[in-house]
Amino acid sequence: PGSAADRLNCAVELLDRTVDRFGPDRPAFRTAAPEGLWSYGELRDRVDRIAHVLTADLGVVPGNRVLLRGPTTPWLAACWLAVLKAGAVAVTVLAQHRAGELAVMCEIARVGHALCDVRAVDELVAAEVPGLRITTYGDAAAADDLLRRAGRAPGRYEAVATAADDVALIAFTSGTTGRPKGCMHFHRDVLAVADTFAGQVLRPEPGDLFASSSPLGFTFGLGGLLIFPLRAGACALLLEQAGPRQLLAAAAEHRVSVLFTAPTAYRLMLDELAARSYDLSSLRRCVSAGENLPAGTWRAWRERTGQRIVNGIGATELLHIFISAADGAIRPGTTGVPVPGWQARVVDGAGAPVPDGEPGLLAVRGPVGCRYLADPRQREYVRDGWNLTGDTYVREPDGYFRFVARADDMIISSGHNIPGPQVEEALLAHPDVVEAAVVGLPDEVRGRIVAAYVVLRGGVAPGEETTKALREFVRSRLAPYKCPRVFVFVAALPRTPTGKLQRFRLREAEGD
Ligand code: 3SK
Repeated sequence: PGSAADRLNCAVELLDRTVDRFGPDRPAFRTAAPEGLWSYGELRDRVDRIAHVLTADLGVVPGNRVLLRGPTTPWLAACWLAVLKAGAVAVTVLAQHRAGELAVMCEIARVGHALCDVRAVDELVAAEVPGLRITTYGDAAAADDLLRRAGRAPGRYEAVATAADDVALIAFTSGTTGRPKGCMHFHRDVLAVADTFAGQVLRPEPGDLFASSSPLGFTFGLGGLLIFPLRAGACALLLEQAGPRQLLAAAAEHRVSVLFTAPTAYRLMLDELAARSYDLSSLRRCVSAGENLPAGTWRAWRERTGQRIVNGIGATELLHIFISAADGAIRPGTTGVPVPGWQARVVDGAGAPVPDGEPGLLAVRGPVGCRYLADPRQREYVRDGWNLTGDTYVREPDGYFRFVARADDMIISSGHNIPGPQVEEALLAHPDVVEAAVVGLPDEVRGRIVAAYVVLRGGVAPGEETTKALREFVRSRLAPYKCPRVFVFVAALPRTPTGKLQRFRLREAEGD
């Protein structure tokens, strides 16, 4: 209970309010298939029917945690909205998560129900979660398929009047290392990210078409494919396969205007654009997050497409992007400035601000805060009301924030502090390098030595010659002590399912 003013159901705000504002006929979702167009009216109808099945058939009550698993489709998006309308909590995972990982996440979040695309159910069954009730969707032949049941349900659903501070979703950190952490986000948090980063920096328009390589199960994609377009009355193109080529082809074919992806994908798309031409004239906003965006990638994309990438840093803990810049405010090579509504500063280990120009830990606070579910690591992430993201940053005298490294990616070698990502950026500027990861390996003399793992462009031979050329290239750009002593040429780099580099796996492979 509480006053009407405290009541807020973000699914109602995102969907029903948008139908009220723009009418039911505007497109909400598209898929790559020609028949895959959902209007806002159709989306609301399907969401309401699923919400009926959840409450009337499956016995879901407000506060229950419902796992959502499947490729990025309009049905997955509809399930997310239905769970929230029913006052339950959406627990988002990725289609790539394996049984062992799913079991841990279900245990942490105390998941009782799951809505799962039938194509992704085997792994969930294999997780053997005690008491979990799994309902599948997408199997037209199955009598108990969620969508069949929804087809028989009544058309309109009265959403549960949740409180603004009720938990709406639990998102797991992609866990570059350690046990995953479930981050709880309130109904008001969902609207806060829509009204801060999207509303004030991105400024989407109702005519926009969003696309992303990031899936709905990751909060970067959840924002770019569901929260932001729906809040603006815009449309999202939901792609099950969203590699760089598919993204380019879809952007050209469907006339995507807002693109959400990561720096590596921008580089791979640039490669593809060098080989083939795509009509990208519909693009007006390209967002990058998830990792540092080197100035070289920003410039190359600008040169090739005319677009200025909107860089940003976000975190699952804080739901979405909190430092960014758009248009003329962009300074390539920096992340940007705090998004309106957010504050950021750079602090030392004791939490005291460090002078501008000096590296330290990034601390932020704003409308969304980290709330780990039953995890003592909460005390490390939030100190004195500031969220410590685990990134080393410099605040420039003009107030722009420049990424240095993840705190654990700083290499200390012979007394020098060497930010691994800075060496990666130098390597990535070489035309033969597609991907690079730089880590410190143990060394008796120097403490650590700098080692570079490099994916070469097709046709470039690894070996002495290439190593020598890369070494000279890095030395021409960085102080010689930063130059890798070890080069390892690999076919691919280890990444999390959300695409983040797992440098710790390279260190582990070397026995560190
Ligand atoms: O983890 C990230 O890097 C991220 C970036 C933007 C928005 C959301 C997230 C989780």
